[in-house]
Amino acid sequence: MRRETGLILALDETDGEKAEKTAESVSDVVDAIKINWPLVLSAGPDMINRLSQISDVICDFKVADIPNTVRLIVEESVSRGASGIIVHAFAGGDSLREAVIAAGNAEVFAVTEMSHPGGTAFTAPHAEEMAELGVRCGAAGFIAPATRPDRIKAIRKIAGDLKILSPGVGSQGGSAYSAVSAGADYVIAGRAIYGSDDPRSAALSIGDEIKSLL
Ligand code: NUP
Repeated sequence: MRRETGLILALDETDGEKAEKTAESVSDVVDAIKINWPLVLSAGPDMINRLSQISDVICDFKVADIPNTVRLIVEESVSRGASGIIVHAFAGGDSLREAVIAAGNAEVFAVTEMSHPGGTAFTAPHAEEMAELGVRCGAAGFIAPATRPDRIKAIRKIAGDLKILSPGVGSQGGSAYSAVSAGADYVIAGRAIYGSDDPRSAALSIGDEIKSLL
């Protein structure tokens, strides 16, 4: 995945046509497009193939399952053109390792601590352990919360040179500037871009916030 703008679009739009239009309008100002269940369930998994023609695609399926099921989900995602996949680290080392093997050249990002308020209940207390596990299992990087930049700093200490992708910018109250200043390589923004009247301008303005830090 390139790192030109440090911005990843979370395309949680459920109207497939609108989603594709938005993707096309921002494809040169984001480094990747993240697809999650809302769009896959509304528009079908072929959307992964279509988006992968215009951008790097990260499948945010937050895979948390036994190793065999993890392998099947990762293989299907990669065969449709995904270049990254997000998995939950809490499923344990065997599942995480299987994801990395199944991904081949695609990148596996493990969730450490979730960005919403509920993320502090069960994920936060184990975030560092999950990051350590991710390092041992060969993850390409981690998901850490833009809503809590101090936690990005803590994960960065463990992640070393691995990538940190930070959701929670805009609609969840996090700031792109603070997240990247704290050690994120990329910020993830969804509603603040696809929900705007002018998604391209919205993406450009988030990009401007972090330009000087990249
Ligand atoms: O901890 C996480 N928080 C989070 O918001 C892990 C995630 N993968 N996400 C995803 O990022 C979330 O599912 C959504 O797709 C995106 C954030 O969207 P928005 O709040 O910017 O609209």
